[in-house]
Amino acid sequence: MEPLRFIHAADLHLDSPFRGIADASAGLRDQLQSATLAALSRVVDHTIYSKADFLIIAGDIYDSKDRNLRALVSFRKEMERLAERNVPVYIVHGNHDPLNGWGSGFQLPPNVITFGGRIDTEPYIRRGREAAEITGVSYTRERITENLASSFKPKQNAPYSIAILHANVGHQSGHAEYAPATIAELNSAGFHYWALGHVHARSVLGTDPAMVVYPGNTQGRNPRENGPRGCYQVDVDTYGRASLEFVETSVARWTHLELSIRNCATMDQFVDSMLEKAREESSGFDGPTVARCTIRGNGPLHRDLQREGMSDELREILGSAVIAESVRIATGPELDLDSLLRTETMVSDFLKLSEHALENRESRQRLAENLMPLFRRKEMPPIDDAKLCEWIERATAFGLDLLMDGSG
Ligand SMILES: [Mn+2]
Repeated sequence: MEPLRFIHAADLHLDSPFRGIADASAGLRDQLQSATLAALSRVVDHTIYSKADFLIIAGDIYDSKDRNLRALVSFRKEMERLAERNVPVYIVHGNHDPLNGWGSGFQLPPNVITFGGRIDTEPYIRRGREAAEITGVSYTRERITENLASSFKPKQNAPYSIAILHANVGHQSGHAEYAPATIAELNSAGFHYWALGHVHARSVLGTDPAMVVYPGNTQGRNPRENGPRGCYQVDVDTYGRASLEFVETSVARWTHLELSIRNCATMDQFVDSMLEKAREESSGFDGPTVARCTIRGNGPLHRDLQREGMSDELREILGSAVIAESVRIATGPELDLDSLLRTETMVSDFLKLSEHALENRESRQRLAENLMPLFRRKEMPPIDDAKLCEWIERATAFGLDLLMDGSG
């Protein structure tokens, strides 16, 4: 086959509200409020810039069933940019923007091929020849609980066949169980590429025999949607092998700042390390970083942090490095490890276990063996003993923080 390049995006959730930014300036608030629209512009920019053959959007283009007019107009405008360059766009609608919502008949330029409520297949024609076939279906209503994937069938002899599906594949928890399907089912269906949407975290569920891909959403909208967000550029070579390149489209990034008072003796030390960490988080990204901050750990600073208004003050201070959505103080008083060890609690069991591992080389080796499967896929030299001791110490500190969380 001739090489093919397409862009796979999903879950634009255009014009969905951006929460937790009351502290931001009015200008910044506007910017964040239009972040999902700006992220779509970036998807289109990249489609044009990379000279992709076409763009796929796998559902949840709009945030709500009854579409917002501003979102409809923005989407049309972006699609027109692709129409001017004769770039086709294949879209399906998902549980957030089913076909029975207001505005679903809004006219889009002719380069946009919207799949209806019944499974259909469209050819992609390049220079007079079929270069790919795209099969898809839209949600007719919000809740589709039947398996749609099982009715997807590729046409025989298609040069490259793509299926677009908005669904929960692999029963992922934390996501509505819509159009449920298993990875095995998708693998055996005969398509080359499953362009999925619905789960907002990007993941590649399979590469062989089929590519099974969630690109994630194009812009994080709340603290749970942290980190870079974007779409995939898919390059298919002459042998039909696809390779993926992630392209960040988020114009603002969410992040979690996890801070500990464990190794801080004074407030100035803590503030400095907090700001340093916040700057680290926001460096290398040229848009606003919105942080949800949690302070944990046991130590002498716990008392200072109990002062009234402390979390508001810290949020304001953080504002010089990031947009602080909130600061949660979950610290505990300084611990007397020796007396803790003498208690008969889960905490003392935990401490004894880690002490044993630090004193006993054999038990460390067993631990290293148990850890090996975690590194199977990465290139990782054998874990040396000093490294292991350091990890145990860090894990002990972290475990203690979690076990003692809120005990103050
Ligand atoms: Mn979605």
